[in-house]
Amino acid sequence: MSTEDPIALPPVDAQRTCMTCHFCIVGCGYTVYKWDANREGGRAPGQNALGVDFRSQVPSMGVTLTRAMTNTITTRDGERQRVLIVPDKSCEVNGGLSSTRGGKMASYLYSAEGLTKERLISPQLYAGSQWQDTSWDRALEVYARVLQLTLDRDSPRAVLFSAFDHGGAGGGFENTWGSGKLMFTAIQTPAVRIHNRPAYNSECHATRDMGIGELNNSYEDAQVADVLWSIGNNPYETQTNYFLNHWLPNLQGQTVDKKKAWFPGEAAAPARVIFVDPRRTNSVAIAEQVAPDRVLHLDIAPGTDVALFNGLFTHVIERGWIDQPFIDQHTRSFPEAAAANRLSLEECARITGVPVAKLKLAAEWSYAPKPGGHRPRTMHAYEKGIIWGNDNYLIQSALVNLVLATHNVGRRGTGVVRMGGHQEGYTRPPHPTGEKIYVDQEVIAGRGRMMTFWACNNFQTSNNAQRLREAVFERAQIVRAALSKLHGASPAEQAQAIYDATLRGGLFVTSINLYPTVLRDAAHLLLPAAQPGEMNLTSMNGERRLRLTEKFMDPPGQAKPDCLIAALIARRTRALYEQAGRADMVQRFSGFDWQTEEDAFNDGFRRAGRPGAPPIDSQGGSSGHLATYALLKAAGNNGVQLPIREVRDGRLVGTPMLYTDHRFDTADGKAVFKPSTWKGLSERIEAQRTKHRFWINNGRSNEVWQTAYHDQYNTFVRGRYPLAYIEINPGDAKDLGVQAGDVVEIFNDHGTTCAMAYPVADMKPGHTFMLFAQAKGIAGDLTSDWTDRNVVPYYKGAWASIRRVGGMADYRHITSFKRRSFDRVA
Ligand SMILES: Nc1nc2c(c(=O)[nH]1)N[C@H]1C(S)=C(S)[C@@H](COP(=O)(O)OP(=O)(O)OC[C@H]3O[C@@H](n4cnc5c(=O)[nH]c(N)nc54)[C@H](O)[C@@H]3O)O[C@H]1N2
Ligand SMILES: Nc1nc2c(c(=O)[nH]1)N[C@H]1C(S)=C(S)[C@@H](COP(=O)(O)OP(=O)(O)OC[C@H]3O[C@@H](n4cnc5c(=O)[nH]c(N)nc54)[C@H](O)[C@@H]3O)O[C@H]1N2
Ligand code: SF4
Ligand SMILES: [Mo]
Repeated sequence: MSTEDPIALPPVDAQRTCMTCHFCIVGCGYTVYKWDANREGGRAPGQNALGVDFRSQVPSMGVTLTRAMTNTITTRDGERQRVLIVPDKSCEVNGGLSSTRGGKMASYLYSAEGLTKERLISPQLYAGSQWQDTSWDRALEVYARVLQLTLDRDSPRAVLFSAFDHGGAGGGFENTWGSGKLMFTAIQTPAVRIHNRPAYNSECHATRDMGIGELNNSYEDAQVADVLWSIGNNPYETQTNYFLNHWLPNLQGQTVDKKKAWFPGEAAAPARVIFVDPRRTNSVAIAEQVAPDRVLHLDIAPGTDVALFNGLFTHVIERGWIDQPFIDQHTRSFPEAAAANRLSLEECARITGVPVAKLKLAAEWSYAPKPGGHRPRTMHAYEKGIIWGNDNYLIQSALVNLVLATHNVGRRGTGVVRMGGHQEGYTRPPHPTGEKIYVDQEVIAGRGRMMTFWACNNFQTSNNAQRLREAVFERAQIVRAALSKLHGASPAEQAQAIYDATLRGGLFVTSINLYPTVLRDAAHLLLPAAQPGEMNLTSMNGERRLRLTEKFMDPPGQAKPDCLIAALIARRTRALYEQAGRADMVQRFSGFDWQTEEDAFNDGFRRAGRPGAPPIDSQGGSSGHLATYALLKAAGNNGVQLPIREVRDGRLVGTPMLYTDHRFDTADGKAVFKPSTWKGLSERIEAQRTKHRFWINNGRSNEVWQTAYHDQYNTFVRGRYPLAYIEINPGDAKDLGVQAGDVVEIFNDHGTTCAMAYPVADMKPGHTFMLFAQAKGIAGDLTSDWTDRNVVPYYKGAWASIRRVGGMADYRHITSFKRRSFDRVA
């Protein structure tokens, strides 16, 4: 099909299913149409499933339909079917908007000749110095036997995992449960890390310790807030349709009537927005374009958020803009925090680099009583700039102190919330010991015998990533060499050779993934997984909205849903223990008789609920059992917001906002203030900072999803970013003799990486911004092994030197170095 061909329309009777976008946290609703490729719908509204009149020019924004939203797939019987995946106008989340990521979902369906042709379609084993396609039986036999040898001769701690814990692609309640039951109930290993950080811990220890779960409001609250804070977060590029469909309308004054209706008698005006980010992001630029006089950008010095919030906390106390009755009745430890965190605005300005006048204005907008005396409704949203910031625990403490003092939680139009990354989908049995083991360092120190990377790619995404890769390569090679010496060996012999190689320092590496990825260079076993649409999968978005994404096609080849892969591993291991007469181990590996994803969902989410999540109401208790696949199917793209309260008239009834009753998630229901004195940067970070000239800030770009696991095969994305780019101040570039499109080497004491230079006028001297997690140019190579008290890394805290490598004529030809952002409003 050429790009000029018209897009085939779905006939009226095309199969129609719901799909929650499998990429970011927002979870936009889409509709999937599927029909026989030999047929086509007509242009009259009664002749196509979209119900749109295509006989004349469709009004602008009348329908969102691009070629990237179409594909042709082949069923297992060889039938060709067309698929169209379009945003759903009736979904409250996106209201019919798509994004450059979600709008490409159809392009990323499997087709043997298409851009997804690299998908793993059968298990593969590295033996005889090459990759060999193998059967599930054979692959599982090797895996289960190495597992059995390890468990029998060592402790479960020798079985290492890095595993997804979220919703959306590479996640889902079915799959977190399946993998969790395998790791924690059957194997019982504590040596598990989460896909995006090097231990089994939370991104939000402090706020939870203070009694506040991190997803406590609804997207609608952003429509009715007086002031929106975006802290260490770039929502236009990373939570796109939440920003476009809920924040911007408020900023543009389109929701004033809604505010009047919701809060009668209170002053209602278009929102103001405050960004806390050392960098002028595209989100800042767009907000300034839309409402120049209602935007503040607090461009703090990197890593100084604690000082910022402590300064503001001190200021609101001094000004009396706090809610003393709320503090007295519903919180603890306010005086201790007020004393420990005391910081004058002058001192705050000196540390953060933000002038006192700007700090005062931010406080006045956000916390001074509104005309008429009502307390402003200020929502504080944050993401990776502070989660992966300079001391996760301290920053969240400092922020939530300010929020609690001003009572900006549990009231509509407020909330202190994560903006989020992927969707959520966590349900697992409890971790066996509760230890936070720094798993990467275990690998580096030569410990552990097996490592399974499950729906993640830490070669591109961990901190101190180069060191991790080096250790894995070195240890995996010992196992590869042992396997190569065998000829015609049985799975039992192979497993024994692998185990013996681990006694000599080897590590047996498995990757369970959609694609080979760079992990293939080190792994021994690749197991092919299914993505959303190829299985039934439930996920929850950033406002706790649970939806079912229905299966509409088979996974390619032998690929399987992750929960069923977990079940196969458990069942195979159980059979080995039956043969060995080990009743105790047979028991541990039991309970995996699921035939479908729904079985895993019923065994997991419906029994265990969402552990660690706030209880259904102040009385406690979980209501996950109410969520059946049938009811979720009926709930469609609007789903239900957890926790579920009841089923009324055959419909699930959920909870838009938490803590409206002022009972927080602590034993006595009181929220807790936390002293969090500003301490500066840790010595380890400071040492790099004084040695190297450039701050290597890093994160996301609108067009690229994560490690680019699909995008790297898409010429639209690869053409734009053939390797990770690094934005750099034009003066600095000149100084280094670097031009747009040059390749630069970036190095510090932790590693060396490369990137494509992209001079950007907004970048401050000495600051850079690098696209994270790319196969070519890995920002994480420069991130130290420093973590906070809970083993949460400081991914954003790298300082390095930059050197020009050379010009790449190719890049200059194919790549645009135009400004990605609006100019400053004068
Ligand atoms: N320097 C730096 N490092 C960072 C960050 C940062 O800001 N800066 N951010 C961190 C954060 S927040 C994140 S989330 C991580 C991301 O780190 P990762 O989780 O390692 O990255 P992803 O690309 O999301 O990995 C998903 C992998 O699973 C595969 N996959 C997709 N769907 C499925 C599925 O259904 N089943 C299976 N089995 N596999 C699937 C994909 O091919 C891909 O290889 O990076 C972290 N690292
Ligand atoms: N397009 C796209 N969207 C995505 C993703 C993607 O890969 N691509 N990934 C998803 C995932 S998993 C996640 S976790 C989210 C992440 O979403 P975000 O957190 O919004 O994205 P990031 O780009 O990682 O970082 C946000 C900002 O932190 C700033 N920052 C750096 N250091 C500091 C600091 O010391 N203080 C403060 N206040 N800010 C700082 C950076 O300048 C950056 O603009 O995005 C999700 N959405
Ligand atoms: S904003 Fe996020 S959830 Fe919505 S379409 Fe884009 S990537 Fe998907
Ligand atoms: Mo993330």
